[in-house]
Amino acid sequence: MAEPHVDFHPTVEETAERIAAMDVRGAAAIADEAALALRKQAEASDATDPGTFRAELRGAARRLRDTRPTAVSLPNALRYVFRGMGGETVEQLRESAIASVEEFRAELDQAQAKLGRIGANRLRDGDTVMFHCHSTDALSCVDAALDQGKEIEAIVKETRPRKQGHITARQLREWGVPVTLIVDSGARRYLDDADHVLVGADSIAADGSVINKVGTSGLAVNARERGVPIMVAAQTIKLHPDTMTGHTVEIEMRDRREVLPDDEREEISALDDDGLTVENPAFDVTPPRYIDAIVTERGQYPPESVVVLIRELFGEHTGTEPWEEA
Ligand code: RI2
Repeated sequence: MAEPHVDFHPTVEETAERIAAMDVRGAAAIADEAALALRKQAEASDATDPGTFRAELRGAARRLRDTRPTAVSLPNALRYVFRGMGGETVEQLRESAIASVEEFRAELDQAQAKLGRIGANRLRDGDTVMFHCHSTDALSCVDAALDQGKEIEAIVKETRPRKQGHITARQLREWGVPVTLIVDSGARRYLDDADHVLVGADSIAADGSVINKVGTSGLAVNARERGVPIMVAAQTIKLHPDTMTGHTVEIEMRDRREVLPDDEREEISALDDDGLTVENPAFDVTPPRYIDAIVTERGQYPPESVVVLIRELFGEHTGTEPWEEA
């Protein structure tokens, strides 16, 4: 039976829109913002009975979850908050939900710092690292390596279509790291100058496949052929529990105008020419055989053994979601 319509706080809608538009982006940042929006919902709810309070939280969670389908950090954050929420009165539910959000955010912060210290151990003084897109988990490894006094240089792929490599380049320059920015198609040539490829992840499947910004898989294949190790930096909230039960990870398809704006399209063909198809998948899948290590806050794993970690952390995940209608 469909749940009756429930109102949620405007912050939830605003957050959902900002995530969908990628004003907030990056798997960790999305998770953080979604948890904050749930906190706002819990704080501001004027529900007088626990059933309504719970229904509001479920509705808010569904709205947030539906924004971007690939990054599992988003539903994992929502699951975490619901797991910590309990009680028989509205006040008990509210307090526990708020506490659960705060606990989640503190863990998120600590996990990234810890992961960074582990990842930094793989980087040697004087190494050159190639980056794709922008990942705070990947950059935390460089941050920690710099703290250890190592000198690092970077080659950054611009990462079409949204050129998120620019965010990486800017951050690295702020830290004083010398950066060479290249077009995506230059990656193979520049791999000869790289000691590592370092990327983040939006989701990691039980077989060790890494779902990350489109272009990662081609880069990984080239890196393997060139003998350059590829390292994935990903907190455990990037582990995808549904893949344990045979589900695949949905790849987000974004607006074609990110690839080809309308004015440029007109240069190729008339706007009403439906013979020109433009596709814009945001992510791709890199099979485990192209990945050397997945670095998490729990340590470094060969991709094939990440299933052990998923089982340990999400073993009780049944596929029934806490935001599903009661
Ligand atoms: P952190 C990003 O996706 C990139 O694919 C990046 O590798 C991944 O999220 C992880 O980011 P998008 O949101 O959590 O830019 O490491 O589409 O910051």
